[in-house]
Amino acid sequence: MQTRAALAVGAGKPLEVTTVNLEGPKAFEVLVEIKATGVCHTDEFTLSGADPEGLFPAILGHEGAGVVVEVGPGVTSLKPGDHVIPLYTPECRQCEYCLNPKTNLCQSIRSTQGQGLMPDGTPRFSTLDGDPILHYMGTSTFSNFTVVPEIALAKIREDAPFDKVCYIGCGVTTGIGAVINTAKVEIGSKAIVFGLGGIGLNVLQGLRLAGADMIVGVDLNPSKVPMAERFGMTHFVNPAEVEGDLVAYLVNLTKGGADYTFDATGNVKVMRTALECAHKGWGESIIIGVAPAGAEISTRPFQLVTGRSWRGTAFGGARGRTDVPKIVDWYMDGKIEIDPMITHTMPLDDINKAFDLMHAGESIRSVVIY
Ligand code: NAD
Ligand code: AHE
Ligand code: ZN
Repeated sequence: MQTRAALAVGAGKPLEVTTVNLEGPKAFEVLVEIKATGVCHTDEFTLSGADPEGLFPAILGHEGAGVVVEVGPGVTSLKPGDHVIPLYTPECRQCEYCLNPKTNLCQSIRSTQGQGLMPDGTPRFSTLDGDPILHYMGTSTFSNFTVVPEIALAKIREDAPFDKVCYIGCGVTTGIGAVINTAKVEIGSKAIVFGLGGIGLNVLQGLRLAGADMIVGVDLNPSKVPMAERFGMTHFVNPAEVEGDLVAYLVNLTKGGADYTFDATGNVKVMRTALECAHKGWGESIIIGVAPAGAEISTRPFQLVTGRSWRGTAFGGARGRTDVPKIVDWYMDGKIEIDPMITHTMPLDDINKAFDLMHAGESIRSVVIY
């Protein structure tokens, strides 16, 4: 078949909205009509050329929701008409990783997924001239139709609106999951969140759910404050307005350091600050942000010797096929909010505007509606 898609032709170049070929689903694969997709900072990171795994030409996008159109041979858990959210962290429930309760990082298709290929080592997308086009994060939701492995699809309830729950495909789950699954924040904790964008706001609402007492938000862009307060931030710090050392300022504000800190910026200097303003003896710092190729974190080992720990989280530690339907329920039951964070919507033809808005710091989430 043919489908409209936004093609990433090369690093730093705008996406080209065009018609591409899409082969049908092979064994254990599913053809999905994407109804809506969010644009995450990680899409921008890969498009910019900063991603060491970034490959072109490819169809980006990993925050989608849609409907199953056709299933390939061997698919048993899904049927045409089912509503689904594609998962860049699949859940095969069989591999060594899925069987270990300490991780959500299913590895059963990670190597082909990282090469932009389906599990059989070939792509389903091609140009109208027949040249191969690579997949991205196993999802490629910047295409109206996409083919996804069965193990990388979460089945969700049919009354959930696609243009909102697509955000659960990355940002919502990542932010809330970092608090609930990874940090396991306790009632009454003090926390600091660096970066109040599409991920950081969801960390805030996760902290509110977990019953944190003090929730400090740190961002260079003060226009993020009203939304952050709406999602639970109790104190705001703009590093550009702090005189002297930011770590000392934050340690003083939290009366000794935070129990939990979260980086949602992707900036390795911020990651160091986040570690060092965690409380001596027990503070945990969780890295969510994705840093560019070649970037490295550093700190004095003494920071760890004296009881702080540095951890990371992918997709908020969530096991997608199990957890994503539950998070959709939380949204539908009013336990979490999504709508205010979707600040912009646009048709696929205007997808490059989503990147412009992100660069200008004007959007929280832009959602493309097909
Ligand atoms: P975003 O652009 O919406 O938000 C980033 C925020 O960080 C912005 O508000 C910006 O003003 C702020 N910021 C930038 N530099 C700062 C600094 N030096 N100090 C304080 N604030 C600063 O991006 P997003 O979609 O929220 O994504 C955030 C990060 O999380 C990205 O690196 C993204 O790639 C990563 N991410 C990781 C996962 C995961 O599973 N680990 C999932 C999704 C996104
Ligand atoms: N390709 C990058 C790493 C990117 C990365 O860390 N991705 C996160 C999800 S970000 C979603 O917005 C992730 O899940 N990582 C686990 C994995 O297996 O990729 C690089 O640096 O090479
Ligand atoms: Zn993302």
